[in-house]
Amino acid sequence: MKVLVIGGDGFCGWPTALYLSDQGHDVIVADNLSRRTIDAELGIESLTPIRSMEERVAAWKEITGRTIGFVHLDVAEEYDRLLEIFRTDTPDAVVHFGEQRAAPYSMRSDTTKRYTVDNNVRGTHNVLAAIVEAGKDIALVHLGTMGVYGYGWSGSAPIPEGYLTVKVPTPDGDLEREILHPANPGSVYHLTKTLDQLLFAFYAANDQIRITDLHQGIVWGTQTDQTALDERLINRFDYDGDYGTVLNRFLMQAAIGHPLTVHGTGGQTRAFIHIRDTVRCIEIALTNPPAAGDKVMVFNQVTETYRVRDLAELISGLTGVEVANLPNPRREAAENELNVSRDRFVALGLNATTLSEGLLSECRDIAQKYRDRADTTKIIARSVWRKGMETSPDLVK
Ligand code: NAD
Ligand code: USQ
Repeated sequence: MKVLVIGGDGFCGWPTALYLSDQGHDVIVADNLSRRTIDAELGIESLTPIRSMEERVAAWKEITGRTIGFVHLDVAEEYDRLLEIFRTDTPDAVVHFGEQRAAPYSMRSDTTKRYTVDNNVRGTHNVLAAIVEAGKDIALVHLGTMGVYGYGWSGSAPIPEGYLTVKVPTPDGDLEREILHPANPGSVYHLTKTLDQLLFAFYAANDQIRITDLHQGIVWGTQTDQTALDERLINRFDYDGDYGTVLNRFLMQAAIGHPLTVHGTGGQTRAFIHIRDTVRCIEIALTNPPAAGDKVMVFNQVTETYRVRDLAELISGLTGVEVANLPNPRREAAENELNVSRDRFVALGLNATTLSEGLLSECRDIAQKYRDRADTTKIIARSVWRKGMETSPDLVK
């Protein structure tokens, strides 16, 4: 299968491009390298020493003999070039990772809010419009987020995979209808993913595009079998207050002896998945697309759920590093339950990497190994959800 991986220089996109190439697919990466530009803007770097795209694809070729194409392309800004790729390269499928994905970055300022909406919504719409205009049967797999559902869902009923069956009362009795699960975004970033969902519903119905939306939980870990082959293939590891996600941040903090930065009571329950399972899920989604005319196929791409304070206690227990309860810079429920349906990937053969298996090796092989590259002034999350909310004083001595 020929696959265009948009956002293939990123944390999920690069290991996916390698995995798909390793499985024998013909892979082209399109990326505008904006994630690297934002690193420079924030004055941070991946904890791991990631190489340029040119060096990455050359190393992959040298090691495996396989070719991954690379196009420097902005899908939000360069519509005509995107359309030309669809027309001339005719991929069988597109995997769309190419969005601004940090909730804290999206809440930093009016500039980053506008950038996140412009980049994400325009990019997704350009991909859809270009598939239609190219007139080819190109299937789309998009990376959505568990955060589209929000965290107000409680009780024993699991969050379904995308759709909810509701009863609509009418004078003639109740009508049963299937609707998109109500959206409840917790940040401007998450809001863009809920807007993406409406774009997908429209284009699947109107143009019969075959679309799969993967509602992924928080990805942890760094390496896959392919990225671990050579240091030139290493994946990025974000640990800063904007882009670092909670579990990888705790692993890095433990490696340098920094108190674990729990926001509030740490009662937030979230869904997680290891990067090794992310790449497998993408291939499963690519090889099991919906038929033309079907509604958007939604998978919940998660393997486990954890409460933030339980993760902190687990890592503290393993490493002896203390837990710090900081004022929460976000507006979010202090405590929530989370029960997620994830039957589809399990039925299609996903065999999950669990926290207990992956945690120690991740700590040792990545967080410890590259600890000297850490900039401790970038650890505390300083982006606040509302003007006037206070972050904690810097914990770093
Ligand atoms: P990332 O920021 O590391 O990678 C995104 C890539 O997309 C970057 O390389 C960036 O340069 C590129 N990009 C952004 N805008 C672009 C544009 N207009 N044109 C071309 N390229 C563009 O993020 P990630 O962690 O790899 O996430 C990938 C996708 O998965 C995102 O859509 C994100 O919302 C989703 N996701 C990520 C996680 C996670 O925990 N990392 C969890 C759930 C969902
Ligand atoms: N948190 C802490 N301490 C930290 C960092 C985070 O307590 O040092 C808390 C946050 O307040 C939040 C939870 O941990 O309650 C998760 O935060 P996160 O930064 O790990 O994840 P989030 O902002 O939700 O975003 C990440 C990815 C995003 C993806 C999302 C999946 O950046 O691209 O969509 O995870 S999900 O959370 O399922 O929506």
